[in-house]
Amino acid sequence: MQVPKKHLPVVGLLGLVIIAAAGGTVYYYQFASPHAHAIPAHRLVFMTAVIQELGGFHLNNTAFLNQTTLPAFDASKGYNLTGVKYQDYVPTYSDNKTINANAGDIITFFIHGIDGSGHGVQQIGSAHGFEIDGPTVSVAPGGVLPGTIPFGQWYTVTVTFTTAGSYSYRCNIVCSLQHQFMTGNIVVS
Ligand SMILES: [Cu+2]
Repeated sequence: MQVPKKHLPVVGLLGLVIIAAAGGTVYYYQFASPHAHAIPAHRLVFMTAVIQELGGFHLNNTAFLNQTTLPAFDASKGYNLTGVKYQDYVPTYSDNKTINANAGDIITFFIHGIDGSGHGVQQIGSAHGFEIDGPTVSVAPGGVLPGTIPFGQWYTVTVTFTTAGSYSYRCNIVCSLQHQFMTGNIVVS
């Protein structure tokens, strides 16, 4: 059984106030931390899934969730960030497939299944799949993993990565002749 690691609180990163007294006047300076997200971080990863012949999985956007409630989600409409506190960040890897995180981080995936028909390539079936392989994969309640992403629909799952290591995600539903190459990596430091 996996024993959850305890993470020491990071002191001093959330805000620094310098009080300077000069000539009888007190000046307050406040600096916003560039890492204003909670530690460990809750990352939002927005992806599309299309058959490998048209690019496979593609990372479209990444953000830190700065609140405890997840964005509203609808399988036919996707996510809704209206009123949600989040902070965009640029992924460490620029291949549009590799996701980075730190041990203890939570990642919520939002994946749009794209219908690749009509592009002159052979698409098989009616859905993509989503599976994560790696040292420890802990799925939040309500999530299903491996998951099914019907073409034209959205899928979401929230996963905690308690253990550092090399993870991979892949489509586990045969969707095209190059289906086996529809993969990406998650590097947890
Ligand atoms: Cu597939």
